[in-house]
Amino acid sequence: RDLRAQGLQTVCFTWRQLQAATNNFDEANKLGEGGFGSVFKGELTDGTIIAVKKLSSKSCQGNREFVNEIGMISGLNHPNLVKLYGCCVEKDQLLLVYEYMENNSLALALSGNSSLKLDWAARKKICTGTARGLDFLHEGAAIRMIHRDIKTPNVLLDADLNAKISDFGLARLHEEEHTHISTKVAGTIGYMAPEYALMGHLTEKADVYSFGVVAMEIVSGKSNTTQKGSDDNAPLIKWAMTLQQKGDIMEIVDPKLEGEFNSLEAERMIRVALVCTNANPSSRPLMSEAVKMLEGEMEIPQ
Ligand code: ACK
Repeated sequence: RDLRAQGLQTVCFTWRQLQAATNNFDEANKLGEGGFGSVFKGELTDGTIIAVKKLSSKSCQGNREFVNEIGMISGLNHPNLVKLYGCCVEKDQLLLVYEYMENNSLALALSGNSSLKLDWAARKKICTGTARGLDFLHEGAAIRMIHRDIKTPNVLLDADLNAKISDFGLARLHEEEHTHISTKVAGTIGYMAPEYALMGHLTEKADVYSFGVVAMEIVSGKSNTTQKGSDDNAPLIKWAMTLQQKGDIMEIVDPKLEGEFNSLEAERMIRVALVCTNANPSSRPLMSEAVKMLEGEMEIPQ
Protein backbone atom coordinates (compact mmCIF):
# COMPACT_ATOMS: atom_id res chain seq x y z
CA ARG A 1 0.00 0.00 0.00
CA ASP A 2 2.90 2.32 0.69
CA LEU A 3 4.29 1.64 -2.73
CA ARG A 4 0.94 2.47 -4.23
CA ALA A 5 0.72 5.73 -2.31
CA GLN A 6 4.17 6.72 -3.52
CA GLY A 7 3.12 6.02 -7.09
CA LEU A 8 0.23 8.50 -6.98
CA GLN A 9 1.14 11.21 -9.45
CA THR A 10 -2.21 11.94 -10.98
CA VAL A 11 -3.75 15.33 -11.62
CA CYS A 12 -6.98 16.28 -9.84
CA PHE A 13 -9.66 17.55 -12.20
CA THR A 14 -12.67 19.54 -11.02
CA TRP A 15 -16.19 18.44 -11.79
CA ARG A 16 -16.80 21.65 -13.74
CA GLN A 17 -13.72 21.07 -15.87
CA LEU A 18 -14.91 17.61 -16.90
CA GLN A 19 -18.49 18.76 -17.33
CA ALA A 20 -17.29 21.47 -19.74
CA ALA A 21 -14.94 19.06 -21.53
CA THR A 22 -17.70 16.52 -22.26
CA ASN A 23 -20.51 19.02 -22.89
CA ASN A 24 -22.20 17.95 -19.66
CA PHE A 25 -21.67 14.24 -20.38
CA ASP A 26 -23.74 14.49 -23.50
CA GLU A 27 -24.94 11.17 -24.99
CA ALA A 28 -23.39 12.22 -28.29
CA ASN A 29 -19.99 12.13 -26.60
CA LYS A 30 -20.46 8.66 -25.19
CA LEU A 31 -17.78 6.23 -26.37
CA GLY A 32 -19.27 3.17 -24.76
CA GLU A 33 -20.12 1.27 -21.62
CA GLY A 34 -17.95 -0.86 -19.42
CA GLY A 35 -18.77 -2.97 -16.40
CA PHE A 36 -18.22 0.09 -14.20
CA GLY A 37 -20.22 2.74 -16.09
CA SER A 38 -19.84 4.93 -19.15
CA VAL A 39 -16.90 6.38 -21.04
CA PHE A 40 -17.18 9.85 -22.62
CA LYS A 41 -15.02 11.72 -25.07
CA GLY A 42 -14.02 15.21 -24.04
CA GLU A 43 -11.75 18.14 -24.84
CA LEU A 44 -9.89 20.17 -22.24
CA THR A 45 -9.49 23.94 -22.67
CA ASP A 46 -5.91 23.41 -23.85
CA GLY A 47 -7.22 21.23 -26.69
CA THR A 48 -6.19 17.87 -25.21
CA ILE A 49 -8.68 15.16 -26.18
CA ILE A 50 -9.55 12.91 -23.26
CA ALA A 51 -11.66 9.87 -22.40
CA VAL A 52 -13.57 10.20 -19.13
CA LYS A 53 -14.66 7.04 -17.32
CA LYS A 54 -17.66 7.82 -15.14
CA LEU A 55 -18.67 5.37 -12.45
CA SER A 56 -22.37 4.60 -12.75
CA SER A 57 -23.20 4.07 -9.09
CA LYS A 58 -21.51 4.29 -5.75
CA SER A 59 -21.60 0.53 -5.45
CA CYS A 60 -19.03 -0.94 -3.14
CA GLN A 61 -17.46 -2.99 -5.87
CA GLY A 62 -17.32 0.02 -8.17
CA ASN A 63 -15.66 2.12 -5.51
CA ARG A 64 -13.11 -0.52 -4.79
CA GLU A 65 -12.27 -0.94 -8.43
CA PHE A 66 -12.02 2.81 -8.91
CA VAL A 67 -9.58 3.30 -6.07
CA ASN A 68 -7.72 0.22 -7.19
CA GLU A 69 -7.43 1.55 -10.71
CA ILE A 70 -6.02 4.92 -9.67
CA GLY A 71 -3.50 3.24 -7.43
CA MET A 72 -2.54 0.77 -10.08
CA ILE A 73 -1.86 2.98 -13.03
CA SER A 74 -0.98 6.40 -11.71
CA GLY A 75 2.68 6.89 -12.39
CA LEU A 76 2.78 4.02 -14.87
CA ASN A 77 4.36 5.20 -18.07
CA HIS A 78 4.73 2.90 -21.02
CA PRO A 79 3.92 3.32 -24.72
CA ASN A 80 1.66 0.25 -24.56
CA LEU A 81 -0.40 1.22 -21.51
CA VAL A 82 -3.27 3.73 -21.70
CA LYS A 83 -2.10 6.83 -19.86
CA LEU A 84 -4.16 7.98 -16.89
CA TYR A 85 -4.10 11.78 -16.81
CA GLY A 86 -6.00 12.14 -13.56
CA CYS A 87 -9.23 11.80 -11.65
CA CYS A 88 -12.07 13.70 -10.02
CA VAL A 89 -13.81 12.80 -6.78
CA GLU A 90 -16.11 15.80 -6.41
CA LYS A 91 -19.91 15.79 -5.88
CA ASP A 92 -20.03 12.10 -4.98
CA GLN A 93 -18.74 11.39 -8.43
CA LEU A 94 -15.88 9.12 -9.29
CA LEU A 95 -14.24 9.86 -12.61
CA LEU A 96 -11.04 8.75 -14.31
CA VAL A 97 -9.44 10.79 -17.08
CA TYR A 98 -7.41 9.02 -19.75
CA GLU A 99 -5.61 9.80 -22.94
CA TYR A 100 -8.06 9.42 -25.83
CA MET A 101 -7.59 6.43 -28.08
CA GLU A 102 -8.77 7.32 -31.59
CA ASN A 103 -9.32 3.81 -32.92
CA ASN A 104 -11.37 2.31 -30.08
CA SER A 105 -10.80 -1.25 -29.01
CA LEU A 106 -9.14 -4.18 -30.71
CA ALA A 107 -12.39 -6.11 -30.15
CA LEU A 108 -14.27 -3.63 -32.31
CA ALA A 109 -11.56 -3.60 -34.99
CA LEU A 110 -11.59 -7.42 -35.24
CA SER A 111 -15.40 -7.69 -35.11
CA GLY A 112 -15.91 -6.44 -38.65
CA ASN A 113 -18.25 -3.73 -37.32
CA SER A 114 -15.55 -1.13 -37.72
CA SER A 115 -14.39 0.72 -40.81
CA LEU A 116 -10.85 0.02 -39.67
CA LYS A 117 -9.02 -2.67 -41.64
CA LEU A 118 -6.22 -4.39 -39.82
CA ASP A 119 -3.63 -5.58 -42.32
CA TRP A 120 -0.83 -7.93 -41.38
CA ALA A 121 1.62 -5.14 -40.40
CA ALA A 122 -1.02 -3.64 -38.08
CA ARG A 123 -1.83 -7.00 -36.49
CA LYS A 124 1.83 -7.74 -35.87
CA LYS A 125 2.35 -4.33 -34.29
CA ILE A 126 -0.76 -4.72 -32.11
CA CYS A 127 0.21 -8.20 -30.95
CA THR A 128 3.79 -7.23 -30.08
CA GLY A 129 2.64 -3.98 -28.46
CA THR A 130 0.16 -5.80 -26.23
CA ALA A 131 2.89 -8.28 -25.27
CA ARG A 132 5.29 -5.44 -24.42
CA GLY A 133 2.69 -3.61 -22.31
CA LEU A 134 1.93 -6.77 -20.38
CA ASP A 135 5.62 -7.59 -19.95
CA PHE A 136 6.07 -4.10 -18.46
CA LEU A 137 3.23 -4.71 -15.99
CA HIS A 138 4.69 -8.05 -14.96
CA GLU A 139 8.34 -7.20 -14.73
CA GLY A 140 9.26 -3.69 -15.83
CA ALA A 141 7.19 -1.38 -13.62
CA ALA A 142 8.28 -0.31 -10.16
CA ILE A 143 5.15 -2.00 -8.88
CA ARG A 144 4.77 -5.42 -10.47
CA MET A 145 1.23 -6.52 -11.15
CA ILE A 146 -1.13 -9.04 -12.69
CA HIS A 147 -3.80 -7.46 -14.92
CA ARG A 148 -6.40 -10.27 -14.55
CA ASP A 149 -8.62 -9.11 -17.43
CA ILE A 150 -6.56 -9.11 -20.61
CA LYS A 151 -8.99 -9.35 -23.56
CA THR A 152 -9.54 -7.63 -26.90
CA PRO A 153 -12.04 -5.04 -25.50
CA ASN A 154 -9.30 -3.94 -23.08
CA VAL A 155 -6.70 -3.41 -25.80
CA LEU A 156 -7.24 0.07 -27.24
CA LEU A 157 -5.75 1.45 -30.46
CA ASP A 158 -4.42 4.97 -30.96
CA ALA A 159 -4.33 6.96 -34.22
CA ASP A 160 -1.18 5.11 -35.36
CA LEU A 161 -2.62 1.70 -34.38
CA ASN A 162 -0.38 1.39 -31.36
CA ALA A 163 -1.95 -1.05 -28.92
CA LYS A 164 -2.39 0.13 -25.33
CA ILE A 165 -3.72 -1.95 -22.47
CA SER A 166 -6.56 -0.40 -20.46
CA ASP A 167 -8.92 -1.22 -17.60
CA PHE A 168 -6.80 -1.86 -14.58
CA GLY A 169 -9.78 -2.14 -12.22
CA LEU A 170 -9.12 -5.81 -11.64
CA ALA A 171 -5.33 -5.62 -11.45
CA ARG A 172 -3.57 -7.01 -8.42
CA LEU A 173 -0.10 -6.45 -7.09
CA HIS A 174 2.15 -9.40 -7.76
CA GLU A 175 2.96 -10.01 -4.13
CA GLU A 176 -0.64 -9.80 -2.99
CA GLU A 177 -2.02 -13.01 -4.35
CA HIS A 178 0.42 -15.07 -6.30
CA THR A 179 1.35 -17.26 -3.35
CA HIS A 180 -2.12 -18.20 -2.31
CA ILE A 181 -5.44 -19.28 -3.70
CA SER A 182 -7.73 -16.41 -4.57
CA THR A 183 -11.26 -16.84 -3.26
CA LYS A 184 -12.97 -14.49 -5.68
CA VAL A 185 -12.26 -15.19 -9.29
CA ALA A 186 -12.77 -12.21 -11.58
CA GLY A 187 -12.13 -12.05 -15.29
CA THR A 188 -13.82 -12.85 -18.58
CA ILE A 189 -14.97 -16.24 -19.90
CA GLY A 190 -13.01 -17.22 -22.97
CA TYR A 191 -9.85 -15.50 -21.72
CA MET A 192 -9.43 -17.05 -18.27
CA ALA A 193 -6.64 -19.55 -17.67
CA PRO A 194 -8.05 -22.92 -16.55
CA GLU A 195 -6.14 -23.04 -13.23
CA TYR A 196 -7.47 -19.59 -12.37
CA ALA A 197 -11.05 -20.19 -13.53
CA LEU A 198 -11.32 -23.57 -11.82
CA MET A 199 -9.12 -23.22 -8.74
CA GLY A 200 -8.59 -19.49 -8.31
CA HIS A 201 -4.85 -20.01 -8.66
CA LEU A 202 -3.58 -16.62 -9.79
CA THR A 203 -0.09 -15.94 -11.11
CA GLU A 204 1.21 -13.79 -13.96
CA LYS A 205 0.85 -16.96 -16.08
CA ALA A 206 -2.94 -16.40 -16.03
CA ASP A 207 -2.31 -13.13 -17.93
CA VAL A 208 -0.01 -15.03 -20.31
CA TYR A 209 -2.90 -17.40 -21.11
CA SER A 210 -5.26 -14.45 -21.77
CA PHE A 211 -2.61 -12.87 -23.98
CA GLY A 212 -2.38 -16.14 -25.93
CA VAL A 213 -6.12 -15.99 -26.60
CA VAL A 214 -5.78 -12.35 -27.76
CA ALA A 215 -2.90 -13.30 -30.09
CA MET A 216 -4.95 -16.18 -31.55
CA GLU A 217 -7.88 -13.81 -32.12
CA ILE A 218 -5.58 -11.30 -33.85
CA VAL A 219 -4.14 -13.84 -36.28
CA SER A 220 -7.44 -15.65 -36.96
CA GLY A 221 -9.87 -12.72 -36.90
CA LYS A 222 -12.17 -15.00 -34.88
CA SER A 223 -13.45 -14.88 -31.33
CA ASN A 224 -12.69 -17.42 -28.62
CA THR A 225 -15.85 -16.54 -26.73
CA THR A 226 -18.41 -19.28 -26.41
CA GLN A 227 -21.69 -19.08 -28.27
CA LYS A 228 -24.69 -18.85 -25.98
CA GLY A 229 -25.90 -22.28 -24.93
CA SER A 230 -22.62 -24.01 -25.73
CA ASP A 231 -20.48 -25.56 -23.01
CA ASP A 232 -17.31 -25.27 -25.06
CA ASN A 233 -14.85 -23.18 -22.99
CA ALA A 234 -12.36 -22.16 -25.63
CA PRO A 235 -13.55 -23.03 -29.14
CA LEU A 236 -10.83 -21.13 -31.02
CA ILE A 237 -7.97 -22.47 -28.91
CA LYS A 238 -9.33 -26.04 -29.20
CA TRP A 239 -9.66 -25.69 -32.97
CA ALA A 240 -6.06 -24.40 -33.17
CA MET A 241 -4.85 -27.40 -31.16
CA THR A 242 -6.68 -29.81 -33.46
CA LEU A 243 -5.16 -28.10 -36.50
CA GLN A 244 -1.71 -28.30 -34.94
CA GLN A 245 -2.07 -32.04 -34.40
CA LYS A 246 -3.07 -32.46 -38.04
CA GLY A 247 -0.19 -30.26 -39.20
CA ASP A 248 -2.60 -27.72 -40.73
CA ILE A 249 -2.01 -24.84 -38.36
CA MET A 250 -1.93 -22.14 -41.07
CA GLU A 251 -5.63 -22.81 -41.72
CA ILE A 252 -6.38 -20.64 -38.70
CA VAL A 253 -5.11 -17.47 -40.41
CA ASP A 254 -7.86 -14.90 -41.06
CA PRO A 255 -9.07 -15.38 -44.66
CA LYS A 256 -9.56 -11.59 -44.85
CA LEU A 257 -5.77 -11.25 -44.93
CA GLU A 258 -5.77 -13.05 -48.31
CA GLY A 259 -2.11 -13.79 -48.66
CA GLU A 260 -0.83 -10.38 -47.65
CA PHE A 261 0.54 -11.88 -44.45
CA ASN A 262 4.11 -13.02 -44.01
CA SER A 263 3.67 -16.74 -43.43
CA LEU A 264 6.77 -17.08 -41.27
CA GLU A 265 5.56 -14.31 -38.95
CA ALA A 266 1.99 -15.62 -38.95
CA GLU A 267 3.17 -19.10 -38.02
CA ARG A 268 5.26 -17.58 -35.23
CA MET A 269 2.24 -15.69 -33.87
CA ILE A 270 0.11 -18.86 -33.92
CA ARG A 271 2.80 -20.92 -32.18
CA VAL A 272 3.30 -18.22 -29.52
CA ALA A 273 -0.48 -18.14 -28.98
CA LEU A 274 -0.48 -21.93 -28.58
CA VAL A 275 2.40 -22.05 -26.10
CA CYS A 276 0.85 -19.17 -24.10
CA THR A 277 -2.46 -21.06 -23.86
CA ASN A 278 -0.86 -24.31 -22.72
CA ALA A 279 -3.06 -25.89 -20.04
CA ASN A 280 -0.04 -26.16 -17.75
CA PRO A 281 0.95 -22.69 -16.45
CA SER A 282 4.59 -23.66 -15.99
CA SER A 283 4.82 -24.58 -19.69
CA ARG A 284 3.76 -21.04 -20.64
CA PRO A 285 6.53 -18.50 -21.30
CA LEU A 286 7.00 -15.29 -19.34
CA MET A 287 5.76 -12.23 -21.25
CA SER A 288 9.39 -11.12 -21.73
CA GLU A 289 10.01 -14.46 -23.46
CA ALA A 290 6.80 -14.19 -25.50
CA VAL A 291 7.99 -10.80 -26.82
CA LYS A 292 11.29 -12.36 -27.92
CA MET A 293 9.47 -15.32 -29.52
CA LEU A 294 7.21 -12.98 -31.50
CA GLU A 295 10.25 -11.11 -32.73
CA GLY A 296 12.04 -14.31 -33.75
CA GLU A 297 14.77 -13.80 -31.17
CA MET A 298 13.89 -16.87 -29.15
CA GLU A 299 12.89 -20.38 -30.11
CA ILE A 300 9.25 -21.30 -29.49
CA PRO A 301 8.89 -24.62 -27.63
CA GLN A 302 6.74 -27.25 -29.38
O1 ACK B 1 -14.58 -0.53 -28.16
P1 ACK B 1 -14.85 0.82 -27.60
O2 ACK B 1 -15.31 1.88 -28.49
O3 ACK B 1 -13.56 1.33 -26.78
O4 ACK B 1 -15.81 0.66 -26.35
C1 ACK B 1 -15.17 0.75 -25.14
C2 ACK B 1 -15.91 1.65 -24.21
O5 ACK B 1 -15.20 2.89 -24.15
C3 ACK B 1 -16.05 1.07 -22.80
O6 ACK B 1 -14.80 0.74 -22.28
C4 ACK B 1 -14.10 2.87 -25.03
N1 ACK B 1 -12.95 3.46 -24.36
C5 ACK B 1 -12.48 3.17 -23.13
N2 ACK B 1 -11.39 3.90 -22.85
C6 ACK B 1 -11.15 4.67 -23.94
C7 ACK B 1 -10.14 5.64 -24.29
N3 ACK B 1 -9.14 5.93 -23.44
N4 ACK B 1 -10.22 6.22 -25.48
C8 ACK B 1 -11.19 5.90 -26.35
N5 ACK B 1 -12.17 5.01 -26.10
C9 ACK B 1 -12.14 4.39 -24.91
C10 ACK B 1 -13.84 1.43 -25.40
